Amino acid sequence: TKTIREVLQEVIPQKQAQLQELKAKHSQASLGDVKVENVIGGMRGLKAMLWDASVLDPIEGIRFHGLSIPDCQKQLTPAPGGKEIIAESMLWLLLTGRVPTEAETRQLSREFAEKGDLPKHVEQLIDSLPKTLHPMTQLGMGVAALNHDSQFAAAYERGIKKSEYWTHTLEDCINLIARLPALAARIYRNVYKPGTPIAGINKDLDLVGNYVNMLGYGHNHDLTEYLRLYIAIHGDHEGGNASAHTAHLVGSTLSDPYLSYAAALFALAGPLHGLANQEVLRWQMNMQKEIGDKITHENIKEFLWKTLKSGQVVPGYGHGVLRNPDPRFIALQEFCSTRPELLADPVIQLVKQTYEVAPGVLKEHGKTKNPYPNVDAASGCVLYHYGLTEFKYYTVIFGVSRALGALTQLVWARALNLPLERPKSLSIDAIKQIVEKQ
Ligand code: CMX
Repeated sequence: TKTIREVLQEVIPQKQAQLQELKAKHSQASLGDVKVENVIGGMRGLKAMLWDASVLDPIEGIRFHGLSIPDCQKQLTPAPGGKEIIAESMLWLLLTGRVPTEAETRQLSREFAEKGDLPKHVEQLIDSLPKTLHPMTQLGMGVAALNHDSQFAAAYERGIKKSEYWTHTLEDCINLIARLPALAARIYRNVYKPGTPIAGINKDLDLVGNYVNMLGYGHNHDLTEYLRLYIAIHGDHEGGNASAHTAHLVGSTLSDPYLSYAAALFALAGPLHGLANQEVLRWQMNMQKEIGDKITHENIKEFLWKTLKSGQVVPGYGHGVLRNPDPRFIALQEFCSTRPELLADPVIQLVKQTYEVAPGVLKEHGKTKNPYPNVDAASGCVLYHYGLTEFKYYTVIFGVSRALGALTQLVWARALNLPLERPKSLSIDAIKQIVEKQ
């Protein structure tokens, strides 16, 4: 059994050599033109970023180091007594490109459990915040405050060689991932269950097992399994999405992993990105209120049109890259399909019936390039069923998960010595001058 550090010591020189070769032989090769539409269209489609852990195909969806979600479900170790992918095995895959053994996965679970307690000053900070402050704001603040103990920042101040950056970055990333469950759970308990004690960390449990325990739902095996799957498959979605890209950009200034990930969380907190999973539930509940018990395709269609005609987006539908139903949405639907109690739940049924109607309506509406559901369309309704009904909290769970991808790639950005990110911007006049000469 190797430690994750030993495996990285092996794979990093191989990747460094690969990158050197690419640089030496193909630096001047083109990956495509930069069109005006890319520059004014949110850089959609522009191939302008290195990100090794996952690649998103518009039709097939995400692959993590070449493995699809069903591949991961077959190959990655679950928790003892469970079936779903756990965060530790996904992290191993994202960070090293290798499928870990069961022993390697368990070793990482133990390390996370040993490092999972929050420093006192962060507990006090979170406890001092108003309960009305959005849970995502609290999460970002807590993560930023954890930089008090950043090994990278301390080592940089001492003066270290560039070749050592990644080792200190890795220690920060592991410490941060270990502490996220206690931080996220403390926010939940303070806001929604004030005055009740929080469970301690169990050294024999996986990261998400402990998270669910601290949230206060450890008795619910099905919810624990659902959150294991949820957190594994939300972990990475290539590099261009707003949260991953933010972590990468901020990290490129050599800000430490805590500050880089805090910034990423504030990108995740936007309604066009991670906040959509909160928005989906709110929207579906409004739909249910408005159409009552008479849930028919016709009534759902009418509600969809009302949303669109009022100029709002249908939350949980559309995507910057995907052009098919999101395989993460499918995986979460499949989790439901094997559990009759979930299938019978009216909110889950409403999500399913919306999926039967919404693509047709969105196609007719004719604006979105992708009329199909993304992961956020399905992720909240199962939490709601299991009693985690506080949907303003849902994006925090996404925030616990996205750390897996964003932080592992910070380690790689330092290992590959990727430079400060600094694209060239142009004014409208400058663009006009360039295109008018062509
Ligand atoms: N409902 C209504 N209109 C939509 C839409 C939707 N679900 N998705 C896209 N559109 C509209 C856009 O607002 C845009 O309209 P304008 O031309 O008036 O500006 C037009 O269709 C073209 O957009 P697009 O190129 O298809 O989509 P983008 O790449 O610009 O945006 C996304 C992608 C996800 C922001 C968008 O589809 C959206 O707003 N969806 C709803 C929010 C959501 O579910 N976000 C979560 C995404 C996943 C995640 O990050 O967690």
